[in-house]
Amino acid sequence: MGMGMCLPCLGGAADDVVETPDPVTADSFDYKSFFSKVGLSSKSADDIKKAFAIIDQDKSGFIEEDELKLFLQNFSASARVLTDKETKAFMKAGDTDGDGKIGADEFAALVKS
Ligand SMILES: [Ca+2]
Repeated sequence: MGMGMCLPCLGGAADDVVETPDPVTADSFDYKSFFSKVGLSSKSADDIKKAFAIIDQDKSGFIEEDELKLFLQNFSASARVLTDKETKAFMKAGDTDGDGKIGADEFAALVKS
């Protein structure tokens, strides 16, 4: 691949999320603790851009809601999809200009928040 960025290599935080299928914790995804757990929040701006490019699967330059839903699977193939509630909360937190998708700058700001 030569991208110099391997999201599944970042750590097992996604697996932690997967291993709690308990309905009580279904809406437990917390992007802040996740970014810090996988170490993304301490990565360079360049690495965060590379991570963004991986999550932006259709290369539209934005993370749309369907890509956000599958967000955890970029880190672990066996990770669960985010619930609608989690996806909407995540989108709301990242989409500062309100266009319904997360751009690279918005993503970087979210990771560093
Ligand atoms: Ca996209």
